[in-house]
Amino acid sequence: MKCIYLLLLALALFVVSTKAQEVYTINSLADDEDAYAYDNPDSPPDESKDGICSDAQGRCTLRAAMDEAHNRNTSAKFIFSVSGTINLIDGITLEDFCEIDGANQIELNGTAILVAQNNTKIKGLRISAMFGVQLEGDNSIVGDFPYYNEFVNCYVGLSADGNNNKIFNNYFGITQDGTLMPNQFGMIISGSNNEIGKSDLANGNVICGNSVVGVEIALGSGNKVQHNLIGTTFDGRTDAGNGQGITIGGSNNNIIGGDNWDDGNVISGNSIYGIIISGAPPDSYSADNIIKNNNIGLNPDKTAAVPNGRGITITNATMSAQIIDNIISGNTNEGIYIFGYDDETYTNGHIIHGNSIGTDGAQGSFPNEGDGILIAGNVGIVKIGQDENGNYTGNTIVGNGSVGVDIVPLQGYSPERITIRRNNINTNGLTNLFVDTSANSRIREPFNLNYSAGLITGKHSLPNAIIDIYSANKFELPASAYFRIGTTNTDANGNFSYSTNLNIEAIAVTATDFMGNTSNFARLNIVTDVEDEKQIPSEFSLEQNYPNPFNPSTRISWQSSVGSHQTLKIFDLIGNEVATLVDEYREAGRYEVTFEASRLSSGIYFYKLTAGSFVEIKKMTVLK
Ligand SMILES: [Ca+2]
Ligand SMILES: [Ca+2]
Repeated sequence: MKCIYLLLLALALFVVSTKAQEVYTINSLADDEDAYAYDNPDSPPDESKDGICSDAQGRCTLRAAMDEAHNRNTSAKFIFSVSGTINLIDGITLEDFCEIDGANQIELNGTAILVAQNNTKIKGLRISAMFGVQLEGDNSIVGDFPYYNEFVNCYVGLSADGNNNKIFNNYFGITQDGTLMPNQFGMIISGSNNEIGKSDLANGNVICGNSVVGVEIALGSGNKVQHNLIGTTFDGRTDAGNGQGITIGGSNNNIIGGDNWDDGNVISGNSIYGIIISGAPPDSYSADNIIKNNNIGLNPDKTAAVPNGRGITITNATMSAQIIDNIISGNTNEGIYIFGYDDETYTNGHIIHGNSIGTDGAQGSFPNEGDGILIAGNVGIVKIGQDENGNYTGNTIVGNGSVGVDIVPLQGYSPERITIRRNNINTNGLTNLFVDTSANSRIREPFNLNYSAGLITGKHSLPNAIIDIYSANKFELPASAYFRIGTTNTDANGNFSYSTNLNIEAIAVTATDFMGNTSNFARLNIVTDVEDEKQIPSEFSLEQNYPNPFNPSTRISWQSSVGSHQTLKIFDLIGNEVATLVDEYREAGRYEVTFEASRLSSGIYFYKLTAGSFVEIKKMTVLK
């Protein structure tokens, strides 16, 4: 009895709280000076508010229907008995609780055509206008499966100044049939807590081919971007990129992706950036934005690269970004680039963990052509993998074209506290880990490494430094990290030791100080079988150049035990070849060349010797 009473009460409340919705069937595509709700002055009742949609010519136009509902102060649903294009002479306001359903038979054209207030629904329309839909209010739904909209050939397809709006299952810059019709801006979000796509396949948006940007988030906070295709179609077409996939500028606490892989977006094929987060200092900053579980640079099946120019760029006073559990692979330049170039653009507090950078997250190799991660200039704290307090997990950073993790100065500024721990970093093209010694508080790598009877020992200049020891491949000449063997600390005198029973051929070792600065890798090849070593008749070796640093010239010497084709080339910090000193067959022997660097600017360079299967890289500094 009590249950029935409660049920009746609930029904009564439902009836009270829901305005009756009037349905208007629009039977004309016209929009002209006669297309308003009409009151014939010769008849007594006011026909502009009698609930019957009719204009001065007896038509029910979209404008007359909206007008009629407005005059009656009711919620209304607008449907169509005609199909085609309505050229709107002026914008139309969709009032609170009103709904428009074009059944995918109606196109709206014009300048600024549809302004939505609160709790509206917009579906089944193709929208082609300078400014398509403006969500001024809250709680509206644009799209929603299976009712989509197409925003095409707009300057701005959709803008949301209001909050808590939902934008699901629409097409921006491309039709449902896959025809590109670029907007300049797919959407611009400047309100808060709006949802762009949601975490199931049918409800993401396809946001492709927009010439400037697919999704721009400016101002506001707490918006969610989930399960959208941004720059590629379902079948991974490569012509569908936006200029930039997602830009966040001066907006906080937004989430790109989510806690599960299915929440993430495919952000691939965008010509400049997949994602850029940037503040506008000193007026606004972008803080606490999260990028999690997205595919950035591969097709939706993860079977082919669909490159963005760069995967993720973070700059201009962006604070505390979190980049977690993404695949960031196959991009044309860097996977992740974080930089500040002056005092205003200082950027700080970022976390990068659990990402696959250069792979599909399993065995497939999809290198970023530049560095896996590049951090340059006026950058404060960044945690790449586990931090000095044991929080967070490592990244896999393998196979990228240039440097795996690259920490370098920019315009006189050096990154300060970059923690790089417990990552797998190997088989990157130029070198695996490079920390310029002017960056990261100049912390040096461990030295005096030794291995004997299962005991690894060494030294570091700092007491109580964290020493991470990784397995390396002795045939991969830049020191590599395939997995972490273990972690220890230096004692008060800077000594450390670690015992292992693993059968390892080489180790790479970093030091991290209590502030979180991590060094380059130090490396030790472990000789376990002296007889085997003796059977190798002689050795290749590449000496450190002398003098170093130098200006303008230095000497580079090497020896090779067999004759082979040999090349000696010079590269700059970002992997550009700047000189070839040797490129010919040479007999076994000892060689030396002088390198003249008067045309090069000050900075770090690498020299790389290839002699048959032997490859070694060393770095040198030009100081003018
Ligand atoms: Ca009348
Ligand atoms: Ca009427």
